[in-house]
Amino acid sequence: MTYETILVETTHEVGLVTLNRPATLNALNAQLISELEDALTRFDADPNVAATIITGSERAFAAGADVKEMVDHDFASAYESDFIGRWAAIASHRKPLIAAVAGFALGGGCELALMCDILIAAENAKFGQPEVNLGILPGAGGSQRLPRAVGKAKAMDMILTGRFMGAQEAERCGLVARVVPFADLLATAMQIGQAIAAKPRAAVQMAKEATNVAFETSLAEGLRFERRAFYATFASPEQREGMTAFLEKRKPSFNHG
Ligand code: CO8
Repeated sequence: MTYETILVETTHEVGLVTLNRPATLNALNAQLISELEDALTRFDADPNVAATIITGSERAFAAGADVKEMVDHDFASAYESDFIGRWAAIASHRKPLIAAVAGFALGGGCELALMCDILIAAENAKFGQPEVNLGILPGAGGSQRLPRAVGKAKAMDMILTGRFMGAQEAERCGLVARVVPFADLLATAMQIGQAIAAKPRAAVQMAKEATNVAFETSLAEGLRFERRAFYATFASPEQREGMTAFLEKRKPSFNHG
């Protein structure tokens, strides 16, 4: 498939998707979401890809859903087309997703970052859910994932007033894992991707799945899920190799793909 709104490449077992609609600050239209979903699905199926980075430009990760595309919807057309429905596939991507965010990550852009597993921010990153300024509310998970990430106080502050949160505050609140200068953003995300690529694939994916269960279920059910997944890892050759290598004081040799 040829993409028009994203750039896609693979380096050292790490997939890289660059959102590329510069004239609109990477506004997320239906074509972009469809292309992104396609690229992530291909990376999921590609044994040579261990993790994927999603990034934008220095000015904008993504300034939200494309307002031009939404303006003429009425309730019936929005409901019947379920134009946000496709976004769900992005959150259910199985391999780790790293968001490398510089500039604006607003509305659907912030929600896209929140669907990723590890968020790295450049010092100029600005996160926001300004939908209220448009007479709408977050529609792709902002009102659910943001409070889980930063707590109710900060989430309400952002969602009800539309104010932006800078990178330092985002790190303090636990929204992002690391803040780096823009010049180091992609290299840092790539280092994280390569660190993940060096680990056993199944263990990484099960760890991602188990950690996400923490946000979707009760503690008791989550602990049961984790224990079952933990025991299941003992069926993998990587468990035997990882533990044996540790005891033999050598580096493990994991068989990828
Ligand atoms: N949609 C469409 N075009 C956009 C968007 C957008 N979200 N954001 C920016 N643009 C366009 C501008 O219209 C402008 O185009 P043009 O040059 O043709 O006039 C160009 O990008 C540059 O933008 P600005 O001139 O406004 O640049 P500034 O530096 O002055 O301002 C801002 C940057 C602050 C980011 C400003 O552009 C802005 O406020 N953008 C809108 C932010 C916003 O409200 N985002 C939320 C959108 S609603 C949403 O995301 C709901 C999610 C629901 C789920 C998604 C379902 C698909």
